[in-house]
Amino acid sequence: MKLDDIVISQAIVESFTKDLVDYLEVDVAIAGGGPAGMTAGYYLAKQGKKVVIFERKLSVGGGMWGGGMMYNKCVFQKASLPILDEVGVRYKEYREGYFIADSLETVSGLCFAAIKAGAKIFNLISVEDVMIRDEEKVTGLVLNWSAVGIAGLHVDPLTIRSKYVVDASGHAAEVAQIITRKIGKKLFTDTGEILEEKPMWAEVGEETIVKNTTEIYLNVYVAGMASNTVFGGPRMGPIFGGMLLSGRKVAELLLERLR
Ligand code: 48H
Repeated sequence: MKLDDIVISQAIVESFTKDLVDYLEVDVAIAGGGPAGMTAGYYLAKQGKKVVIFERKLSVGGGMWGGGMMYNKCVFQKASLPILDEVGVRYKEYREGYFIADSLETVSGLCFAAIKAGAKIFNLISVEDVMIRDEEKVTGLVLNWSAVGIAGLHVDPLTIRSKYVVDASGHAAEVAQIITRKIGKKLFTDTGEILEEKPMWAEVGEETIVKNTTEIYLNVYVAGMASNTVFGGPRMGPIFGGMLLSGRKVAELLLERLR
């Protein structure tokens, strides 16, 4: 059989467009495809929810690829091991209570598991705004190609509707930032504002990241590092169990809401 270049192009354009149209209305839209966002996507999709992840960069995985200071290993604590087991990522016990996994295996394992469970991931797309409707509820996300932002082009975005939004954008907590910038000091924190991440303290940071995984505004939840940014918890360095536990927790909270 001869290969027709145009059919190759048609296959890509038509199937991508179909996917995008299919995901214009979802149960949960997740901003950020790092470890927390992918774990959340996995658990939501596994329960049959329609979930989409938008990742700004070419690759998902966020801060996980580089392990600690580019030594591409990730540390996990015991509580997070069932998640690694579930997605088939291998690890070894380094010392009692400290487990070590290959960063590349962890990112690719989480990504493959989320997609196979039914989560849809769009890379190269940035969340640049939220949609607000009745009673100031967030009802969706505003999207644009990351390349548009990088090039500084004046191109208007597209929107998707979602019952719930998860801010899994990492340290920057970008959805929370958009909300405070555009709607005012209305986050569910003590001041209504982002309380900002505190200095490194692995033990406390890993604990608070799960505690701080919660609803931060009407229909908007926060997961992963963004949780400690919003609620003023410490950073924790290259230990990643809390990110997975936070991703799983936000999925559980949303499954409850979607019931
Ligand atoms: C689309 C976006 C947008 C946007 C950002 O940074 P991440 O890895 O975040 P988490 O919370 O899953 O994991 C945090 C972890 O990697 C980390 O940084 C740790 C443990 N730090 C500790 C320390 O002490 O430093 O992933 C977030 C993803 C990234 O891939 C971004 O590109 C993406 O979200 N993203 N995608 N639209 N507006 N903003």
